[in-house]
Amino acid sequence: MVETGSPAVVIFMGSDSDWPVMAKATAVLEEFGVPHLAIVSSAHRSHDRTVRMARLFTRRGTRVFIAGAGSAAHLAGALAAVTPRPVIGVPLASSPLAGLDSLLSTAQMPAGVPVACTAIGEAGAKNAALLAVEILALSDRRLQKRLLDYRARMERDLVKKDAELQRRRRAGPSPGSGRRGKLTP
Ligand code: RP5
Repeated sequence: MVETGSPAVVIFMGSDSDWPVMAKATAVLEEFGVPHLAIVSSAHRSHDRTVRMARLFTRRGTRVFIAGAGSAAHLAGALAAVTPRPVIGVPLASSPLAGLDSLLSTAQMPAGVPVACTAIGEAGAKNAALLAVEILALSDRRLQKRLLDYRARMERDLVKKDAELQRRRRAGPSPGSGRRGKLTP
């Protein structure tokens, strides 16, 4: 039975030390007006609690899970093992291996229990939220429109930055800035 009242996206993180990076994901969800929740619960340090919560949110109708974890990052896999909903893992660079360990332990799931894996760190946290929005937008035209507007804004910003760069280069090199090269569009 599906209970009601659960946030569309639930973000798990393995430690409160992951929050500064995972807050980038919540910022994106806020920008898109997607109801969400961010909680600290580890695959190792609080395994049973993590599993219980994943099951509860699934029952209550959460559509997508995001899991941010570092080191031997099993959080996304542990969630995917107990929910049929899409799980997006964000590998975090919290160990001496700078996230390579988390990347491999998040991405290298055995066949049958998939986890989508984003880039390491902040870019990955933002993209995890954007992927969640894209999944929700499959059945939400308003969200789809917001996504298209977001992309159009991103392109406009980039074109504006390019125009500014071209303007500065046409104006000539600033003292000590070295040789002037021609930029191709
Ligand atoms: C992982 O270990 C967490 O996701 C975090 O990235 C890392 C370090 O955790 P703390 O020792 O800072 O709590 O499980």
